[in-house]
Amino acid sequence: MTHDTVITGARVVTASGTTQCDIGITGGKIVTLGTDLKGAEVIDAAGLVALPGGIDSHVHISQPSGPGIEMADDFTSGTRSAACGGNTTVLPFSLPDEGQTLREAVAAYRAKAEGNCLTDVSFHLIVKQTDPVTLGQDLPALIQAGYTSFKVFMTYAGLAVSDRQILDVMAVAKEQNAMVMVHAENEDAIEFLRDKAERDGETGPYHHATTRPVPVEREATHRAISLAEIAGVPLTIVHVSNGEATEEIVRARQRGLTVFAETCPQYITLTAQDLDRDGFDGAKYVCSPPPRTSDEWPKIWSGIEQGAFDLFSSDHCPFRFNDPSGKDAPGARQSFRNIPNGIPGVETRLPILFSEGVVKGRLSFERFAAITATNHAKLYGLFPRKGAIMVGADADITLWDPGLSKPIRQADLNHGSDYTPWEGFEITGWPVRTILRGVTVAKDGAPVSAPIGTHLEREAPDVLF
Ligand code: DUC
Ligand code: ZN
Ligand code: ZN
Repeated sequence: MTHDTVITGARVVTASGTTQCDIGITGGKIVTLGTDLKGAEVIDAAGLVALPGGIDSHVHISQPSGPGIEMADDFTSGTRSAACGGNTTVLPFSLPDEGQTLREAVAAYRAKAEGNCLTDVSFHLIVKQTDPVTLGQDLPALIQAGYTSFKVFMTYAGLAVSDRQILDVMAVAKEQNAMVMVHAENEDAIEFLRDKAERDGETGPYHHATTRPVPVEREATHRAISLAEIAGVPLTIVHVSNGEATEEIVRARQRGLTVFAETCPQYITLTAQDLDRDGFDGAKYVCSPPPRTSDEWPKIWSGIEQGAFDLFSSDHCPFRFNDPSGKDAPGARQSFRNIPNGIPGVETRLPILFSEGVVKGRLSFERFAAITATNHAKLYGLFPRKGAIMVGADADITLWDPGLSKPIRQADLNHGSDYTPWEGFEITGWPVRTILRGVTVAKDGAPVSAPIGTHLEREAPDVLF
């Protein structure tokens, strides 16, 4: 049999093992794993590592972020950046605008993405209203249509929902077999600390971090887990930043609860001191939860290595720095309260974990595959179509040069932001070719194909993995 494409010579890694073989691709699917395969196109990958295409299940693209504020990435630049960083699928959020229903929001995001994506895309919902139509009609219908995960917030005026609302939402997830994702920070505690900081004149970017300390996140993590226990549903805690919140997750599992957890590059590489950089530069690092002290890094690493964390995502939430519609928003220099919240990172997530984890010997290749692709596919209903190099799966494969060393540079990145929080950060191991359903979409850090990405309907979460 002659394949459309054969990848030869690579070390092929999946979450469950590593082998040396050829990968035969036809019709966008992996159809053969073997030796001496024939293909119309042959990709010589000698010396490279073939990993499942990255799945970044936590990104924000084209999301409304307040009057006059604009996210730095639309679907063209956001998925271009993702593909150049070794990803083949991203899962952004669908946030309803004021007065918009969940269904209207999803339709609007689908329209923005359609025809513009260099990766495949599927949307998580954000649930901020719990009226009877939302919970009784829209949410169940959307889950049945393949939007099988949604996020609720315990912080942010206008987004935060009460404990009762979280329980009501969880009841729908239980009935419909969907995954609830929680942003766990205690809004009242933050508001208390923020008001005090402003009264005391502590208004610079650094005080974004001091007003969202570890107990704010630890308490909310504990509460979210307790609510999921009461409702009887599995739960995913997103963007966990510190050891105490991680302990809550580990303890919950020891009690037999089904709790999944996600962490991100910022929590193993950045600190609150970055928010204290000269002038207004600290604003470049404002995200929530905030980066902590470097004492927390080894605790997060233990969680990554030992399995407390199932998912390693970017929480890509990009704003431009030198821009009044970005970090330099009106009032942002007067108070951290007005600084748009989030950092770019979809293109640097995988190289940072590869370099800091695999190359430095903290992480096996297999575990890297699990927490950057396979587990995302399982948790969010895309497995086995996505997240694995195996016969029958989509041919979503990233080729890595494990010895290529160069620093992260804004000038080399493809996102819409005008900075990277990791400027100058030394990386060994870069993705050199990203293949989506058999088509090379990015090579050596640059896009090389038309926007062939499609929308993915998802199955129910596989909560038993
Ligand atoms: N939460 C996110 O998940 N992303 C950006 C900002 C936030 O608070
Ligand atoms: Zn969040
Ligand atoms: Zn996020």
